[in-house]
Amino acid sequence: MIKQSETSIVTIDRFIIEQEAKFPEATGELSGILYDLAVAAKMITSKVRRAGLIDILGGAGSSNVQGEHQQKLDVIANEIITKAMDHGGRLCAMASEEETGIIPIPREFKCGKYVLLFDPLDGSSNIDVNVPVGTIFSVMKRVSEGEGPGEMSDMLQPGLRQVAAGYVIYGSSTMMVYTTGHGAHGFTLDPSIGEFLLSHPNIRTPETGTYLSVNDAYEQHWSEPVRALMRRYRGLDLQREAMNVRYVGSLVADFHRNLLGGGIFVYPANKKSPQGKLRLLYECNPMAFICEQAGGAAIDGRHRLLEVVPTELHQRSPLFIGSKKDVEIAAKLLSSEH
Ligand code: AHM
Ligand code: MG
Repeated sequence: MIKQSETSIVTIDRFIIEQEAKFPEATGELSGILYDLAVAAKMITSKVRRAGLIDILGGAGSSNVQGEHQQKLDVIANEIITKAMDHGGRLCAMASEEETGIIPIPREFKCGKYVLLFDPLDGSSNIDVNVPVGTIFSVMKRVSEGEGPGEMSDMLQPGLRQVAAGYVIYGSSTMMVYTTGHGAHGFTLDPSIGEFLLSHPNIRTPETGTYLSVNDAYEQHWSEPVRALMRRYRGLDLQREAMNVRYVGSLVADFHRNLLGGGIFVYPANKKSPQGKLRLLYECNPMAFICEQAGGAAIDGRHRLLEVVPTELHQRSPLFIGSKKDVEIAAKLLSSEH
């Protein structure tokens, strides 16, 4: 018998319900979190799409916890997500790239059993030049006792504990890609009806890719094994065909292209940034979960990324993520680094 979902348009809401129905023990709380995130993504889309039209471009005149310059849209996206997610009774705490500590659930709302970590607008330095930006999110179950506010221990869990993760890319169209551990699925926003429609069910990334995404302006600061790895990817040591270099400088855009087309995104440690730049909990881990679900792999240079036990909320990590065979090459060549 042909299932209804194979014969007609599938909205993200319908897909989430159908996925949930496969698990009789599901309470619907995780589904609720995903719906709310999809709504927040639509609200951020509308702001991003109007960025050149209204006076929301440029700096907000403030800095975030890492001392980075915040764009106004960062602040707006952070507020949209916080407000969309704080009252559903499903979360006990949140954390954002844009805020120093835990974002508590306001007292008037019930606390739930999940925590949400997010980067509201990644790659935001690209906004002024109309390059795609994105939102990244990670959901984990609380480990602290009771039903009160969430604690730091709920945040500092390895990526393997994620129950859902995803990203939204505000590109030539808006797409949301998420996983709950049963494949990675992509939805494209149809702006005429304001709905995310299933466009990329069960994404599989090629085993070997053609795209290499890296900022090689840091080459002078790389270790010798990282340099050797880049020579390998570029075919300079005659061990493989040269990859094509593609680097937008927006993790979501670079990762999304490589996920669909095959390749590797690399942000190694370097002498200036000994832990790399990207944040483990709300940038690397969600991408690693999605990538593995699509058949790819992700390491920090030494370990499978999802197994790393975090010690700090805004911890940074080197990142090598993408097609499985390309990541295997990184693991092999970097083993001499330590
Ligand atoms: P952000 O979270 O402050 O926007 O920084 C993260 C971004 C990523 O999207 C991107 O991959 C990386 O920074 C680019 O960094 P670099 O300019 O060092 O290559
Ligand atoms: Mg970021």
